[in-house]
Amino acid sequence: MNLKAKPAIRIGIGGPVGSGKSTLCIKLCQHYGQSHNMAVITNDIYTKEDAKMLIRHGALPEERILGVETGGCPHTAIRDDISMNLDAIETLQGRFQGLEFILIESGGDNLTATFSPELADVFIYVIDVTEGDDIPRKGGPAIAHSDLLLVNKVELAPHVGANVDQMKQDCAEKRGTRPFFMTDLRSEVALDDLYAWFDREVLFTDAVPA
Ligand SMILES: Nc1nc2c(ncn2[C@@H]2O[C@H](COP(=O)(O)OP(=O)(O)OP(=O)(O)O)[C@@H](O)[C@H]2O)c(=O)[nH]1
Ligand SMILES: [Mg+2]
Repeated sequence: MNLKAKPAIRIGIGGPVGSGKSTLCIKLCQHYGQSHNMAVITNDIYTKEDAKMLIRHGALPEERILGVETGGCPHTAIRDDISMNLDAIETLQGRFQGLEFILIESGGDNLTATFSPELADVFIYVIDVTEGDDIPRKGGPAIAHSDLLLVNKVELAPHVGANVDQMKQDCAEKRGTRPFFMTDLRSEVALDDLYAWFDREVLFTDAVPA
């Protein structure tokens, strides 16, 4: 074992069922997979469907995507008993020397879910407009304190009667100076903002002199 090896940065991705967590993973893999040594862990309750979805989309080579079957409340595996995820991290770090970062997708959960600081260095929380435009106002630890909040599927707002301006205002109120972006991951709305944030706040690569 190389004791001097730098541990991979761990990025926890949480949010309610279907908000776009796997889609975010796919976009990050497509953007960074060629230039960075990265991997993904997905958490599902009873299956490894999310890992299979990422593999189907060719997000990364298959051996860089690991599915964890949590078998219980999704938040338990990311907050209370994180051992299955720590095992998965160890497996990936053993497989790929110099691994720079690992995305850890949580199973879909309710607004109280957060990552243990022992598991994730960075926390991205994904909600979407179809869950109701009062979600940001309802607050909670992830909405208020995650490192980045994405309010996804903005293009669907007119179809579900969601007031995007109100959502923005509520996000700003709940989060103070913490960043949030209104995204549509599928049609790539605000992805440049997302990648710029990731370069700056996660990878620290934007400060490299020319
Ligand atoms: N219209 C629209 N659909 C989206 C967007 N992002 C994701 N979707 C779709 O929403 C569905 C759920 O997306 P996923 O990325 O699987 O969501 P998830 O949060 O990983 O879901 P779970 O892992 O089951 O909790 C899929 O059909 C996506 O194609 C978006 O920005 N706009
Ligand atoms: Mg998913």
